[in-house]
Amino acid sequence: MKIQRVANIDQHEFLSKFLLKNQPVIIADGMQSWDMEKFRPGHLRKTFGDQLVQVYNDLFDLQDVYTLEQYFSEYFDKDGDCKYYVRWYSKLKDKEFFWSDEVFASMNQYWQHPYFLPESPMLVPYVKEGEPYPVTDKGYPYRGLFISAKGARTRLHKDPFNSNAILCQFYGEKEMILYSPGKFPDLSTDSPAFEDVLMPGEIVLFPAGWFHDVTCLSNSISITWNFVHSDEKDGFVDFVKEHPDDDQLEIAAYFLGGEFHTIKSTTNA
Ligand SMILES: O=C(O)CCC(=O)C(=O)O
Ligand SMILES: [Fe+2]
Repeated sequence: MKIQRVANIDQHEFLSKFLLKNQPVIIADGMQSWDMEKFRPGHLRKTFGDQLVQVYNDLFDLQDVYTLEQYFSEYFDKDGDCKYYVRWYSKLKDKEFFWSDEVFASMNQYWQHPYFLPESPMLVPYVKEGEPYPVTDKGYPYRGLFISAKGARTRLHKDPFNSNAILCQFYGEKEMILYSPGKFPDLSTDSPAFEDVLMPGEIVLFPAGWFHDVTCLSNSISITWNFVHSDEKDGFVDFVKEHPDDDQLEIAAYFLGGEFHTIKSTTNA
């Protein structure tokens, strides 16, 4: 089945019909008025080519660090299916690394916080009601510029700590296969709930718990990030209760600040 496509959807409707119902959706006009040109290979290469980027395999295992220009010339300019994937994350833990925060800062005038997505109140990152918190300027878990050549893939997984993911497609096409939450799907017997192709200008929501597998049908450029809305606190607290030693909780804690200890103490009670 194809994922439902909507346009011109307000924040309340997005929240009540999709996010809080845990329903995948594609917002077909999600990137209207963004300057897509600035996120095409030509501009990125010219502007950031000499910077060191994080190169991953088809999951989240870091393989190497080399320049963006090296990635483009090795994989965008040549035929064949690529096995490597640039996931250029902004800072998500207190550690010196090749983060993309400066890239996001210098690109922030070319895109916007999606019009359908509330900025607050949020649980992860922790943002109080009424506070402006645009993803163009602020840290969100796993906010990343994703650059991937044809054939590159993110194998089947669900995202950490019951968080939702947003994926904005600037350039190229991505095939997506989704399985509903529950136990890890058996690929030989279970059929996916949705199969679709994300096109430039479209934004997809992978709600918490959904398994997804993504393959680049062409060279591709996207931006992604994760979040937990404050109305989804129960799901997050359950996760902390059930997986107190999960290593991803370090990342959640980084974006929760002091609120993480408050939640931890309720789960220990
Ligand atoms: O390759 C993609 O765009 C999917 C990325 C993804 O699912 C993730 O980063 O969690
Ligand atoms: Fe994911």
